[in-house]
Amino acid sequence: MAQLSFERKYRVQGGTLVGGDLFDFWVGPFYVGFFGVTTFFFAALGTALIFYGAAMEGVWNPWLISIDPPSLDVGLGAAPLAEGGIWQIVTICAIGAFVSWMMREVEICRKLGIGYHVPFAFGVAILAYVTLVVIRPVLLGAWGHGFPYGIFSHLDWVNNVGYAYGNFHYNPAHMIAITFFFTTCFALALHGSLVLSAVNPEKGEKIKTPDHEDTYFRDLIGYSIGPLGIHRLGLFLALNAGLWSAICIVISGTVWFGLWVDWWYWYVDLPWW
Ligand code: BCL
Ligand code: BCL
Ligand code: BPH
Repeated sequence: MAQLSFERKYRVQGGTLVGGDLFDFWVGPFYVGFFGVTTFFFAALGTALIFYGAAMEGVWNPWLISIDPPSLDVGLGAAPLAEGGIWQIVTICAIGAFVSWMMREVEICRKLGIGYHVPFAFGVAILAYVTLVVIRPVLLGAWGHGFPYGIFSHLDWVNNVGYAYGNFHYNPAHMIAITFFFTTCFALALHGSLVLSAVNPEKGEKIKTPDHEDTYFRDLIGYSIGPLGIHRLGLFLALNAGLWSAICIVISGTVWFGLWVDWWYWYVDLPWW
């Protein structure tokens, strides 16, 4: 198969950032590398600690397992294991695992000689997570402001933090983030459907070229962004969705303390109404 011979050609040693040739090998289809080892270490330890915490509480219902951050009066100190210490170590493991995963992506990019766009994009997702569990808690002065690691409990956190600022929908950065999420979905729906329409012809017909795709949108709305441009636009929209999410939560409680609806008084107070 063509793809397999391509892989054989490019699966050669070199391009690693750390560890030289030591972990420069594959296990089945997976590249390992130094960062593959550290990902596995942090992911296994973090997951084991979540189960340890579940066992300590005696909660085995998957929806209800929750690893909670320390109470607010612990501030930015270290908490005993049973009172938020597990959350603190799991947070370290999670950041270790996510950053290791990103660095493993970087090494794969280097081996292939391609750009670092994917690890960069993942970096924005990591930034959103770190904003929630490190940056904002540090700015507010307590780890207790991080979100709990539980399927249902983290939903309660979102709800409670949302209502702490009244109607969170009035947060302007939240509005921008939501708009980017919706627009990302809109762009992917158009892009995915357009590509399939060109490469899935009727039986016996030839696959259509990007010219057909461009002309489709020129006929429809007078403009086509083009085969390269759509990927730039998609990346731009998705990264902005993550970025404005991080902004909307980090400003809540740090630069804006009251109800988000009150922020809009600058608009009501404009002199010309
Ligand atoms: Mg959340 C929902 C994980 C941060 C608000 N959230 C979900 C669920 C999943 C999850 C349990 C589906 C997500 C999804 O498809 O994403 N959330 C999750 C994780 C983080 C996180 C892992 C994190 O930062 C490390 N969530 C947050 C922050 C809020 C938040 C605090 C803003 C982003 N989340 C919400 C709301 C909802 C969720 C609101 C929901 O309605 C939904 C839900 O149903 O909750 C019950 C897209 C990603 C993919 C499709 C890739 C695959 C991801 C898989 C499904 C993740 C599995 C996580 C696993 C159960 C966690 C344990 C890890 C193990 C210990 C290794
Ligand atoms: Mg809101 C946040 C949409 C109503 C309170 N809200 C968000 C944003 C997003 C959004 C813009 C979450 C995305 C995000 O941060 O991703 N909200 C949204 C929408 C509505 C809405 C569309 C709606 O009503 C239609 N929100 C409300 C109501 C409030 C409210 C009004 C509650 C009453 N909203 C809040 C609060 C918050 C949000 C509070 C936030 O904190 C959150 C936000 O902006 O957070 C930054 C970013 C992605 C991540 C954090 C995930 C990171 C993933 C990591 C790096 C990797 C995980 C790997 C995993 C563990 C691996 C699993 C194992 C594998 C599967 C094997
Ligand atoms: O490999 C990937 O994708 C296939 C990377 C990834 C990415 C990438 C990758 O390259 C990119 C570009 C993005 N995500 C981008 C984005 C969006 C835009 C910036 C943004 C909206 C987003 N990702 C969101 C999310 C969410 C949401 C919204 O909640 C989730 C759940 C994910 N992304 C998930 C993922 C993974 C599938 C993958 C990825 N995004 C990263 C895989 C990884 O890091 O693996 C190493 C770690 C482990 C195998 C497990 C670690 C376990 C921990 C130590 C313990 C668990 C702690 C955790 C805090 C508990 C949370 C419990 C919840 C119930 C709350």
